[in-house]
Amino acid sequence: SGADARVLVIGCGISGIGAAQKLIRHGFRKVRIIEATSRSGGRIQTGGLDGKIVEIGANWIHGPSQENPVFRLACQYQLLDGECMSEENQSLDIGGLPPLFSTWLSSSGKKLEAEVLAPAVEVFMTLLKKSQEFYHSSRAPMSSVGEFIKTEALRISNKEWKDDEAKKIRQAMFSTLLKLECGVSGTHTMDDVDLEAFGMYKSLPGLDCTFPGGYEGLITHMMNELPKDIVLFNKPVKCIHWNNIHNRSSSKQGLCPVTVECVNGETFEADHVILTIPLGYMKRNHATLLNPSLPRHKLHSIQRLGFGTNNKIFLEFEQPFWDENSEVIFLLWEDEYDFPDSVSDMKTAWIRKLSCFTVLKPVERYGHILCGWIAGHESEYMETLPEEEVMHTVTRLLRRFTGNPTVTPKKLVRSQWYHDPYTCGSYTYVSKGCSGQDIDNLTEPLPLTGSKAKPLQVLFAGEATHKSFFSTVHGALLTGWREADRLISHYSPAPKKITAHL
Ligand code: 6YU
Repeated sequence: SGADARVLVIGCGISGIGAAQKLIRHGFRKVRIIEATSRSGGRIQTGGLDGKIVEIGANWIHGPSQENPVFRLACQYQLLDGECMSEENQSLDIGGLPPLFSTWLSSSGKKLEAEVLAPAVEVFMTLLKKSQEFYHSSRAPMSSVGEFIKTEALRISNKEWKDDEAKKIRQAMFSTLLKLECGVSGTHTMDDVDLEAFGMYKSLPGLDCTFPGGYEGLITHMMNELPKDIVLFNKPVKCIHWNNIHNRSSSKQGLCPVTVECVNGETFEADHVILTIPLGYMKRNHATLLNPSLPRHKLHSIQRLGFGTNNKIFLEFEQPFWDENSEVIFLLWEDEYDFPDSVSDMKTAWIRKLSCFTVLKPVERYGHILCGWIAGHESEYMETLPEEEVMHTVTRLLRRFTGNPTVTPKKLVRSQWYHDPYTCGSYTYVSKGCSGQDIDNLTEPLPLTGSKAKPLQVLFAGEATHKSFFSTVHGALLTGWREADRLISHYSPAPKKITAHL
């Protein structure tokens, strides 16, 4: 029965915790979580900057409304401000697009005028929305979101705008907005994001909100509901031996279809394993992670799906140099009107990939903190630099763009997700040539249907296995619940409907 089934959940991020929680609620008594690091939460990680809370990983509840399970849990645990829980906030639907109006600073130290900005932002947002529509309607005219947006943006700007300085500025704005989208999608370039699959991602209604006490508070509350000592920390898993290969010679043959082997040599036996480790880790370690190795189509999908890097650089200031009501400060390089694909020289120009800074609000809670966003290979390179060098480069950047040589950040904290050995990047995107089928392949349990071996030995959960909410916390949580449900119904199948034959 389910009560006696030994279930090992690998990874103590929100998907793993969610799976364990649901199984235990349904009477499974032999559930354990194995986690490589010394902490739970995975890509939900709250850090500090001078005593203030900053999110190293996930930032917002995307689409905080009733359909979002993370929102529901956060409300239940009373972790949100009243304003986010208001009916009005829940019903606002901006389709996941970034805020329209913000401050724009240029590389010659000028603040751009609203009349110059507004038309370019509008064209870009329209094209972004159009990119999402190909999933539902017609065949996409090009293969990637990047190609589509660049081609259309140039066509529209050449047709509708006079050949003047403002046009060049607007075209350079498209470059900045594309860099921002690289961060949103978690990719190096939008040229690698599949146009036809782009609309597969679904945004929920509700104006994105944050956790005043930190995202990790959600994890703490969920962990408190699990039995003590359910998690085995500091135990990186090296190999999952399934189909009993590892145990063929053991006396308990047939009793334990799966043996999980940790890097330290310890082994754990199980009837079922729920694997929640990030796609980035799977890409690097697939060859050794499963024995027998993964079926070909699963392996191909792991290799083909995208998993890129998005990092944050938090900066604290004594005094703000920005307007009090600014929410986002965009940076525009005046020479980037021709959509340069990537920076020419990584060492000197990596900082060009930093698209914008968001202002942490409210001031009473955070003081004066900016969060800089940087994605792609430049972001991965940034991770390798000493903190002083990042500080020096960002300070120079800000002085140039504000035209104020005295701007000096006090402190800096950054994320380094690409070099995190158990994540290897930030989150999943559907790369060029991929489709929902790749996510289905990734999700399919082992052994594959049709096999005579014991069913449901290895199940797959985690952010990357959700077809419409990949790259999010709510997507991850739903996949943990989904795999728990798979086991629950395996052990207590719903009674078959009796149909009367007349
Ligand atoms: C969200 C947000 N957000 C910013 C940044 C990042 C992410 N996300 P986990 O990794 O948590 O757990 C796996 C565990 O496994 C972990 O503990 C490992 O240590 C362990 N493990 C690994 N190997 C192991 C081994 N060998 N043995 C044992 N254990 C092992 N999501 O909702 N709002 O604001 C952001 C953001 C910088 C890095 C985010 C956000 C993503 C979430 O953080 C992430 O999906 C979940 O936490 C993953 O949980 P999990 O359990 O699956 O894995 C149109 C269109 C485009 C599509 N995209 C648009 C959406 C925008 C997404 N935006 C994200 C933005 C930010 C800013």
